[in-house]
Amino acid sequence: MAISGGFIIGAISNKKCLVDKKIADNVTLCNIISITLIAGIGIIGFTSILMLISANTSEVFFELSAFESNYLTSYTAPDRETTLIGTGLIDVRLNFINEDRKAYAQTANESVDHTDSNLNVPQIPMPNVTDPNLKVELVASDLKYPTTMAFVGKDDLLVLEKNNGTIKRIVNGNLLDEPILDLNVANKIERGLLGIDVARQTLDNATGEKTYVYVYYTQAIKDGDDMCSTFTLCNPLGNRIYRFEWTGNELINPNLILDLPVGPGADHNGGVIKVGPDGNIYALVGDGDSCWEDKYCSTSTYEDSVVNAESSNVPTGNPPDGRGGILSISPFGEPMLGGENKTTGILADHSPLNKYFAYGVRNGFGLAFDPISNKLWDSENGPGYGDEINIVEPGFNSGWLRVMGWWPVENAQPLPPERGYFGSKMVTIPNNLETFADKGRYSSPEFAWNMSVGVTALEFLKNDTLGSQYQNDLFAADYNNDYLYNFKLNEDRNRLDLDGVLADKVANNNAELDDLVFGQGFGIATDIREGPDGYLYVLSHIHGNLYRIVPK
Ligand SMILES: [Ca+2]
Ligand SMILES: [Ca+2]
Ligand SMILES: [Ca+2]
Repeated sequence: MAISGGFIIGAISNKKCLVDKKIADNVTLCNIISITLIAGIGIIGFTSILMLISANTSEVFFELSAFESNYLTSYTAPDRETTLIGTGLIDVRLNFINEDRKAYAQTANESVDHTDSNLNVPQIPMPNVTDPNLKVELVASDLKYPTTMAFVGKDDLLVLEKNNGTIKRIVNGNLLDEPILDLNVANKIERGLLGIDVARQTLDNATGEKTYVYVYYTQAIKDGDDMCSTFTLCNPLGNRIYRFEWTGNELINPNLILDLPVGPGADHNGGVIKVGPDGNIYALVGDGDSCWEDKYCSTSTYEDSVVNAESSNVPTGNPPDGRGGILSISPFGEPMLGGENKTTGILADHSPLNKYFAYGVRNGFGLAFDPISNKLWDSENGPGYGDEINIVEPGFNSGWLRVMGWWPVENAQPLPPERGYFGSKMVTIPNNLETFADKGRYSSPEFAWNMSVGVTALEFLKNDTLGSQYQNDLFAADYNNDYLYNFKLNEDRNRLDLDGVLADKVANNNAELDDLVFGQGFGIATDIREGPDGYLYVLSHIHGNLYRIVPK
């Protein structure tokens, strides 16, 4: 199976087999549909995709010539949908890729020179925004599968490249050739250099305030050292957060402040980190889904799975190992003391449970603090249905793997024809949740996509630079539609301001998203950040571009 171009664009697993064994009643045949899409992006674009489909215990391999092939129609039977991860970062759903995405996918290119008309490759169209008073500018290009970014100064930002482990710097729109830092990363599927945030903090009174940079990555001895030979023997050293000092030119004095297990599967690593208004570091960590490869699905038992854990709402499961939630730690890696008498962690006094700010999280790529309320919001990715946006209160239980979105996780057939449509089976108070001695509290999402869109980044826009109508709004992005979304909040800042077909907090279909669409065609925005100039910066994972949304 040809995988050229060197970049694994993606794979997904569907762990429903495991879930079904545990949860569904009277399920004697565990139907597995597990699809892995691995696409390599070569110099002239996408070059190959591997799809592994095993259904009803049979396995079928499809090898496709990437997006050049008409796989959308060839391989997506109208009565059965497939699930895949498109970027190695995000759960997406092939069948919901719309016509525009198809066109875009065919023109995606690793490093298009926009100025050279002699290049015999299609040009990447510029993204667009719906507001006629705004426009999109190209700030920088030639990034290699960037994931996230953070500003260290005005017109000065650091960008992470997922697979190389390189931290690049863009100053006044110029991408510097040499990386600021080149880390050794495991980079298969959703592993890699994943999250960054920056804060001015005083961590030592003797030395005063400094600029600190927090980085989340899958550390390895060398780039691409991803091998996991058994469930307990994995070459990647861990999903780790380091705190660096920024000197103005260099990242120095790395301090390991969080060390999480990795593997055996390579997806659901989360990776987004944000420094909160309280100065603590918040990290969304996926559940470590071990069923992404067929060999793990078929040879392991549910009991061996990393998702068989209390943190994934299996009260009889394994103790939490740091995955499947949002962790909060001090700049020194200590737990936040938000529990009883502020002397324990929020959920417990022992590690790593004392570092959980939230749990019951399958995976996600969005964390953002409301600049008005200081509350944390997240986005989470469902297994084909039930992508979410949530308010994350301390001790928040998002419900996975009992509920995703508003829908139960119980189907014996993981990808039924009506996938995404659970009709009246909406769950407001799920059963069998882990509560950690009543310290954890479930709450329903503030918004859910019935059919997964592969939601990615979240960001609040603090300034009115784009117009007062956008000030303090929440912005999000997705994979499937390549949309940017604009959500308004209510006055009390405790829910989204949704009406009409969205008053039910559910996008039942893509048409219901129309009023939320703020832009499109950014090439899979994996990060959105408000710059020091008050404009919205959008990082394109596939285009390798950094865009900025500004007034006309
Ligand atoms: Ca490297
Ligand atoms: Ca949830
Ligand atoms: Ca609706």
